[in-house]
Amino acid sequence: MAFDYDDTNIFARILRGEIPCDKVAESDHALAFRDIRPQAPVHVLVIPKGRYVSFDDFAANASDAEIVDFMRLCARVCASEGVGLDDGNQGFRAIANTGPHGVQEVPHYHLHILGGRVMGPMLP
Ligand code: IU
Repeated sequence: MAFDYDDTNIFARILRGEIPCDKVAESDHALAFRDIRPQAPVHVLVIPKGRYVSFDDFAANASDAEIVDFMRLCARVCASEGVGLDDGNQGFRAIANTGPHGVQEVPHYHLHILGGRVMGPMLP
């Protein structure tokens, strides 16, 4: 599969500092910020700084260092005081919508981390 990256997508613009975001945490290779249309009391997006279109693009083509850094930033988001997920192992949901069937809106890989309430069942 070809992964053609569009440098005009909104998350690329956030990474370039052209558009502000509600930043939660940042690392060498990744950025975490709050979703502008939260679907739960906690709704954070974690994105790599590299040019990856989707989960499968990132998983296949990012370097080991980028992948480890990304996952460690996710861990920091989940454990940080003030984010809202450090509430006694109540848990959360992590989702990567991917491509048209996954109804991915923004073509820059992002992991949704949702929490602060009990999630409903997964949609079919
Ligand atoms: P999706 O997985 O690509 O379907 O989700 C994209 C998310 O990006 C969605 O939850 C939007 O609310 C969110 N978002 C944002 O946080 N800031 C923006 O400027 C835009 C979308 I456009």
